[in-house]
Amino acid sequence: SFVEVLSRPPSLSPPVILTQDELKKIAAYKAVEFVESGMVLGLGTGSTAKHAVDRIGELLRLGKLKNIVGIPTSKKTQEQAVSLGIPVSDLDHHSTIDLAIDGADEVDPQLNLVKGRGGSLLREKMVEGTCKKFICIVDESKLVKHLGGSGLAMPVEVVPFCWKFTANKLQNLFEDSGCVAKLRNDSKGKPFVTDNGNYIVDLYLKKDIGDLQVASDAILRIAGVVEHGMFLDMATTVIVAGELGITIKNK
Ligand code: ABF
Repeated sequence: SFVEVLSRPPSLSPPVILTQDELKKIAAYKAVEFVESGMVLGLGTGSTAKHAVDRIGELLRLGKLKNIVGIPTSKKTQEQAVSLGIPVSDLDHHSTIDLAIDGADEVDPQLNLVKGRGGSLLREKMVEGTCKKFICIVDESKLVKHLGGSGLAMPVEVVPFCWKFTANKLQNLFEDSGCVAKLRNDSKGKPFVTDNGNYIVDLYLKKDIGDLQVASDAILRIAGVVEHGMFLDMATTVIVAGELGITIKNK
């Protein structure tokens, strides 16, 4: 497996160039090593988490894992889990989750995350906010010095009702950081609709937004905001796969 290739001493390793998707798979497979039979598992969303869910399905099929219950963080992951024969449930029936495994869009040195560019941030935050251990899996391209500093979007889920009003409030809130708030569209140019029937407003920032907790509180005080994609102090472990191997960062 990829993990074995990377675990070999450098002198023995052939010079392999791994694709970003292979790095995602390496991080995902490593995280699944922490899964034990009998666990209630938060199942993440996105192309990295998809590898983890595939692997969990495979280990169940091989009988190497037993009695797993999966709590999917999106309809898409729910479909994937069901198709792999992973028993699924929800937070109403399992309010304590042993371990969640999910990707991220950005990871800062304190293991704070930006998530939600895939659009599933609300369910992800509900599931990952209730687990004993949350392993975040990324390839090294996701590492940043400051959240929101990569020039990519900071997603905020908003109710569709008067979304422009909410988007303006968000933009004004971070005026000093040169914030531009944009409604996310789907591939057909229509507003992207989340699994919860809401819209996503993406915040593009020219400068970092300062104290993250202050920014988080301010966003959540705006009526019309459902949740934002900053996951502060939630990941207990981040597994980073890079060209030079796997790094495991613990809180
Ligand atoms: C989910 O998938 C999201 O929170 C995040 O936006 C995205 C990461 O995507 P990928 O794993 O495809 O890079 O974890």
